[in-house]
Amino acid sequence: MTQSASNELVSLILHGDIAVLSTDSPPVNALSLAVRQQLYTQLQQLMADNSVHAVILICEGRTFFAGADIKELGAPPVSPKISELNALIEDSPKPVIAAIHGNALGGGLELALSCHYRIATQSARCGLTEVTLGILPGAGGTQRLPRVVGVAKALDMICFGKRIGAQECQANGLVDAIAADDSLLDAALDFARTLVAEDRPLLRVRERRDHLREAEENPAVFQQFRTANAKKFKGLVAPEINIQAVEAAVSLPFDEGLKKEKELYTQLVAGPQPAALQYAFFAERQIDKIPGLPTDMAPKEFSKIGVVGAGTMGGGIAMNFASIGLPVTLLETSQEALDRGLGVIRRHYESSASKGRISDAQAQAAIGHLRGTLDIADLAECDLVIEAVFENMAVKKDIFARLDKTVKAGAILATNTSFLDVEEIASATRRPDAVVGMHFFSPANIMKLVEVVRTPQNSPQVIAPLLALGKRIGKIPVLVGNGYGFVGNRIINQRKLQGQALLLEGAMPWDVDRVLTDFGFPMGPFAMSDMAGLDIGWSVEQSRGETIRDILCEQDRRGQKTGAGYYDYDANRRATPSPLTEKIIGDFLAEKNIKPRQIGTEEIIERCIYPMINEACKVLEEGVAIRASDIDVIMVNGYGFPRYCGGLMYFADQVGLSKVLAIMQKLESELGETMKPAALLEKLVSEGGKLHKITNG
Ligand code: T1G
Repeated sequence: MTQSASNELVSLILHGDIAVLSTDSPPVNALSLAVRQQLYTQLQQLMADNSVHAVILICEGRTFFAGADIKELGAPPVSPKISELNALIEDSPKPVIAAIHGNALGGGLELALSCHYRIATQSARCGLTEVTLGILPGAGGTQRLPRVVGVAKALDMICFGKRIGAQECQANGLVDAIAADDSLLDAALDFARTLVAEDRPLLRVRERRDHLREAEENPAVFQQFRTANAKKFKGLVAPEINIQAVEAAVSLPFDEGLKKEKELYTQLVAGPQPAALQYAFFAERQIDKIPGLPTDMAPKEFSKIGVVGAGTMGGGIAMNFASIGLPVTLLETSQEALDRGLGVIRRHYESSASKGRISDAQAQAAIGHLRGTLDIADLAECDLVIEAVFENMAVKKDIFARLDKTVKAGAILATNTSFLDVEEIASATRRPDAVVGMHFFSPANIMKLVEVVRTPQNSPQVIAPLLALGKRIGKIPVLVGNGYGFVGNRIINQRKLQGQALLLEGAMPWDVDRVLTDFGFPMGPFAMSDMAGLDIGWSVEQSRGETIRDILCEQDRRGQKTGAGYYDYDANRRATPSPLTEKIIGDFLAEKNIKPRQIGTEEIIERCIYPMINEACKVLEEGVAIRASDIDVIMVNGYGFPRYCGGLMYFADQVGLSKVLAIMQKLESELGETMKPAALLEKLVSEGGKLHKITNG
């Protein structure tokens, strides 16, 4: 083996007549201009070198090429473009083999598709993820992938940005061989030597049409895909354009298909969604950058987890840890509650296995990591205990006092409270530095967002490991300050309050919900209330029919669970506007001599979303959120704020802060002090600043 020419990013190592081009461009070997230039130059030389009979493309570090450098996407492409690199590879007179580990994504997979063969490690994953960034595979992926895996599989991968594992890649012909994780280069060298020895043909994907034949004979497959996924694609521009690009792979010759792909790519980048989605991508990677938190802290080992409460939240929380192989002890107050909780969890895993989401072995392993107890002493050796009982301060303080006396020193105690004061809960213990909030979102085993609530007493030795653990269980852990409703609930509460106020002015619940779901939320405030239950915090003894919610509860219309709330529900819980609710609201307004008025879409948007922006400004002013983009990560991942708008803060800048301020000033004049514009909003308007760029420290 001889080390030959190498630039600082791409090294050439010759193994006899096999050339290995190894790229080392941390953190993810993105195909930046520098990487492309060095690859292109080295490949040109190797194509002309008759002593080289095959080329292997491999990467150092955590992954194969993870796509184009997203930071370059906003600027005009500079040659050599990935598509030019791909053409050079595909037209090579000698075999080029992609040796894939980690993630071959976007342009990285497109480059691998232009190779003649592909080898992947057991743990490798491949995907064309461009649609998640609001664009499409712009280096031939929409033309080559269908030629390898067929149109149906390609549509599913491309339009959802799906990543598939090595075994699935091999089963679909996307990779030709699988190597052990620790012997990729050796396997690639053996593969290359065999190719050369057997003088195997160069398989150019561009020349294949066998996998397109089914779609050629049945072009209805595209419309069927559109219809089947219309709801999932609602509001998004890129999926439809990606479908059109795949249609071109079937209807046009390859080179014309490439031209069509380029035309559609250009059409997409002209719209607002790519920038918003790419902002959201980077915003999610800012959340673990915490000012003042040392970055070189030794990781804390979490080997035993305790969860107090085996209800809906406690059970979901426990699953997050059991699913990654951590032993979890669930504490309940009665055997019946414990058995019910563990039964729900077991059925969930068994259902996931029956649907093929996980294997039977994985389901049984996760279930095996769970044990239940009625004795708090069984939590003594836990490194982290998460309390998930009902929202009552006295109950929580009692539990934390008992945990404090029982659980070993150095363990962290967390509360899943969604709005109670974490410092007050911590005051019931002798370890307030190690008492934090971990606000999961229901269903806790599915929802990605966790608000990690920090108090002034918490030490970095507590916060840093918790954020790392949050990522380890596959969550998006955002660090927030203590305070009523922390960040997300505090902000979304503005939407709820204004929705209720609009009912007293003439709007119907379904009017408000429709406007907000058309805006892009998965649900409006009234459908959400019906789902959660209208009787949270309501008591029949104290109810005096003073609000519409009270009257609904008094008439046993407590939400989905009673078959009626703001909406009527059929046996399948399908909601329809309720004539009875309409009458209740009409009578309520009449009794108060309120004349209902027509309320239009724009006013509902302004009343429900702008006060959320204003509240978010206050959250930033008070330092409860570290940066505005953290708020966007919370609103997108916890409350369904449409990701293609970037997030609440990014959206505010797109609307224009002057307009937001003017509306808030109007609302203040109409509705009073609660609508007073935040000082930060006024400051940014006077300075011409951008809200989504604001950071505290
Ligand atoms: N470009 C630039 N930076 C990137 C990057 C990329 N493609 N991917 C990740 N990073 C940065 C990220 O911002 C973070 O930076 C660090 O790498 C670690 O990321 C022509 C046009 C690869 C699965 O969609 O899915 O190809 O915060 O925390 O959890 O058709 O990163 O450390 O400074 O996510 O190990 C398509 C996106 C591009 C892949 C690794 N590619 N990346 O996950 O690390 S468009 C993608 C990921 C394209 C072509 C088109 C993940 C990962 P910092 P991380 P990770």
